[in-house]
Amino acid sequence: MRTQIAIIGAGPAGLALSHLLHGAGIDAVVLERKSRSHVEGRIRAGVIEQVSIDVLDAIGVGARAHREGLPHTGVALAMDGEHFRIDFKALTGKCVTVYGQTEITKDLIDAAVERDIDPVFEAQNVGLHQIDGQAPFVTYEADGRTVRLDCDFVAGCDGQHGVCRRSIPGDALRSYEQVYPFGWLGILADVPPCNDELIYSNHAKGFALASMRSRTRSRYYIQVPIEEKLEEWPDSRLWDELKLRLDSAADRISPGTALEKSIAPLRSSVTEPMRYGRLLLAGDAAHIVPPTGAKGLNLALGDAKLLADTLIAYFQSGNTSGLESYSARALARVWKAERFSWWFTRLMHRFPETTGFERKMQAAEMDYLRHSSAAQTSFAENYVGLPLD
Ligand code: RFL
Ligand code: PHB
Repeated sequence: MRTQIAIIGAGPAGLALSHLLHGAGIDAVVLERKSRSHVEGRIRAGVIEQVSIDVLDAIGVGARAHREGLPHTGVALAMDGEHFRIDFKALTGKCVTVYGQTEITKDLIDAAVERDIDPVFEAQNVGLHQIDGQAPFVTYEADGRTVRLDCDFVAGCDGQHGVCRRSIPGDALRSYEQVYPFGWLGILADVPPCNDELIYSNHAKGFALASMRSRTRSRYYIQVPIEEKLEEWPDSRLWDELKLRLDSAADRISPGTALEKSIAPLRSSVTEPMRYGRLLLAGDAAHIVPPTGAKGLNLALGDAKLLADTLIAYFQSGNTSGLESYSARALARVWKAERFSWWFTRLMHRFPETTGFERKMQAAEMDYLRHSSAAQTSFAENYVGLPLD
């Protein structure tokens, strides 16, 4: 088999890339390790930036996000019993949309099948070959046989545990990483949200977040020690803890049965460069942000757009300069989202080793944010998303 671009991974980055290439007449094959139902069932991100909506619109799959997504023009921040609102719309003229990654993934897969893009699900043992030469190829197993897929380029969109980044020789990469000593325990339940907008709370017992998927479905998170076991958190204990940590909204929190509950570790990491020969990385395959800034999905879609534009320009002109600068252009945006996510994570969580001085710094930072419109503008500008270029 032969294609122009072999895309590894059918997450938001890989799926968006396949659509953008398809729209420009470039042939791509998407290879995904998991089943379609598994990919469509994963509960992940909830907040999408306007530039991400623009990417979905450019692909022609934005209609449901416009119809069912909830525009949020601001967010509430709370610390030590005090809370205040940051008004994105007034400060930047922009807002974000609450629309689940689960729904975006379904929209992208449905449209892919309609357009005969047909991702190959359950493609096992994907292997990358000769990515540093002129004629790379990918092998994988499907239905008990090994398939060879020749291509011009490989797009590594296979997330943080994928095979693509690992296929690059270690001495060609540099990784930067910060591991946080806690995770987020999340719960999804069919109960009305406790507030019209998200509430991020730094409480003495740890961080909590009130989010939502719709007017009838809530998503909440609390900070837990990294070694915590899910079994230690029956629903009733989790709802009690949420009421405690989200004290300003406690009487509006309606407990309900968990549709999903999981613990996600928090990590910041970037691998540079995002290109090795004919392999180009996009999304979580190259960088991870802690979820506090709600940036992971948005970065994945931003990378997909930049990579699609780069490949389209290459196939139209034969000029390799765009390919050569892809990594630097992508990383310029990635590092700013890393900075915001890291800063917001440090501001909102209780770190086990926190000294009295660092607690005072958190309180002073929050007080500054509450009273300075310059600080709020900076926050809002980053939260709603920096421009793609
Ligand atoms: P994905 O979504 O992980 O997709 C990668 C795909 O590659 C497949 N794969 C392979 N396929 C073939 N062969 C292999 N060897 C393979 N190895 C892996 C995987 O099965 C998968 O289908 O990466 P992508 O496309 O880069 O997208 C990244 C986003 O999914 C991620 O950054 C976000 O979910 C992060 N995130 C959030 N981002 C936001 O923008 N806003 C949010 O509000 C937000 N909240 C979150 C989040 C992530 C969370 N978790 C669970 C880590 C909240 C949480 C709790
Ligand atoms: C979510 O709704 O899943 C969500 C919202 C905001 C975040 C992270 C996750 O910062």
